[in-house]
Amino acid sequence: LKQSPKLIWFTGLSGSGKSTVANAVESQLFEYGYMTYLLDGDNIRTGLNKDLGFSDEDRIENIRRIAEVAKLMMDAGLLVVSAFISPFRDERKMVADLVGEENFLEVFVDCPIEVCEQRDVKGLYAKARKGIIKNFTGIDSPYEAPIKPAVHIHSDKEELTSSVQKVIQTISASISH
Ligand code: GGZ
Repeated sequence: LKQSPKLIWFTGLSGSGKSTVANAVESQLFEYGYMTYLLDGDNIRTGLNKDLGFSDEDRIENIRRIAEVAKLMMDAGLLVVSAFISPFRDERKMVADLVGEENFLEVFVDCPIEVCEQRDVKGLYAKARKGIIKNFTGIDSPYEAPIKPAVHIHSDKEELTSSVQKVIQTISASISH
């Protein structure tokens, strides 16, 4: 059995479309016959990390634990897809170092904050503007965009299918090398 563990790490603002693209990528990989797992807020922040909030310190611990979980899943031979804001460059570097740079693919889901705020699917930006939610990424908490991501998606301008294709192509290339 050939194993090619990878961690496909999505990063971007709340409402940028990370989860949408990550879900579609994971489904596609699964269809191709890969053993996959998708880590996101729904299965991590409600369980393992439910003790963590959104201070800088808690976000760093959030990412650290996710990286360790991803590493275990990679040891089991899975292609792991993750979708977290992961706003800090240093922590994303820490993840890459932990799982091995050659196994880490950073996908930047780039969307202007104005567009994310306009969409405001969950009404969180409105709450952040009113000060009901504090430390909201892009409002009163920083987001450090990747400088050289493996894949750069402009989710406000691209079709979902073409974003998915770009990610899949990059994964395929990194597996066959
Ligand atoms: C950012 C927040 C916050 C604050 C709650 N800042 O759009 P969502 O709702 O579904 O995704 C966001 C999610 C971010 O969790 P992550 O684990 O990805 O963040 S990090 O990597 O920074 O640890 C948002 C919701 O949680 N949310 N409060 N203050 N997003």
